[in-house]
Amino acid sequence: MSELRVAVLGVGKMGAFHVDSLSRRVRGARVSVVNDVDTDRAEQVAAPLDARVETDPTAAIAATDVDAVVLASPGFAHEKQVLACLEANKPVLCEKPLTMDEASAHAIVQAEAELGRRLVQVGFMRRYDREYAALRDLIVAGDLGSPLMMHCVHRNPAVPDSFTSEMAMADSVVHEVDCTRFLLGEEIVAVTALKPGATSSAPSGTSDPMLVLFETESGRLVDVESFVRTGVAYEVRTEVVGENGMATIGLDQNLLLRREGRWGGRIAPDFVERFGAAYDAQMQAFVDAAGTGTVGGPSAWDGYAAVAVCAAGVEAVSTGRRVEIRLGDRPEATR
Ligand code: ISE
Repeated sequence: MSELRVAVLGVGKMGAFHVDSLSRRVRGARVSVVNDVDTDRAEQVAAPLDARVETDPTAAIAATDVDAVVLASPGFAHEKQVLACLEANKPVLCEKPLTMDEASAHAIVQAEAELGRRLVQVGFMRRYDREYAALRDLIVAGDLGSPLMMHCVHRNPAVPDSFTSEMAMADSVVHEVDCTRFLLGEEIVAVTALKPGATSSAPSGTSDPMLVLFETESGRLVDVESFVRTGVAYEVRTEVVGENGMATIGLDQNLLLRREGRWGGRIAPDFVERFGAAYDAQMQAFVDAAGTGTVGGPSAWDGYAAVAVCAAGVEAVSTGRRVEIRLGDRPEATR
């Protein structure tokens, strides 16, 4: 089959990584069109690839030299752009969030269900990480017995001052929302956010760290330490506590070096390094499926559920209350 021609919309840090992935590491695809609000940045990315720049995102999606679309544009642009992909019948890999609110995310679920074919994949790359996949296999095989609880750690070394506690929920903890649903195979029904004293590097009024608690449909509890200004490195850990055992991933046990009377290893500095292989595997899976006119992986429903839980989480952060989640109807076609 000929190469899949991909339009990449948004070439900031994540989009540029995806362009590189498509051009150098993923088989069967090439970037044909680049779009970004910053046209100079788009030109710089497109030039070495022999790709063209399209300044109008909708035109980029509809273009005849585009078979599939990758959205790394800002979250507020996703609703219109994903709907344009559905309209054009083109597979799309959309970075989280699927959209900015529950109603528009649910509308995408319904629009795709009416088409009768999956075209939307949401960029929850952890599902393609080897450790997460192994943990899920272990749970599905029943090796831990029934999972009872999960403990998660999500730490970033630093974020800009503009990164509020609400953003930590919607932009960072969103990954634990998806991991919880992916690993435990059920929906989250309530969320609570507890705020200990903040680190001195957090701007006044920002709660960092936070302890977030999810309750699932069957009554399992998942706690998440969200700490985005540790000043240390990028750390993402997950421990599942089951009836017959416990399993932990994310221990960064790579090279252990002993030198000058000390021993230790290295921790990835950021998410692109920690999850680089997962991003590439996600892209390869997208390209392979898009070549056959569909997609797999995290679905529009998964994207919608994450938007709904994060909206409740943002409310829990700002009110200090436990907030329940009631998901909208799930079309049969999405099950
Ligand atoms: C970023 O957008 C990500 O997706 C990272 O995985 C997360 O750790 C980080 O906090 C987010 O800002």
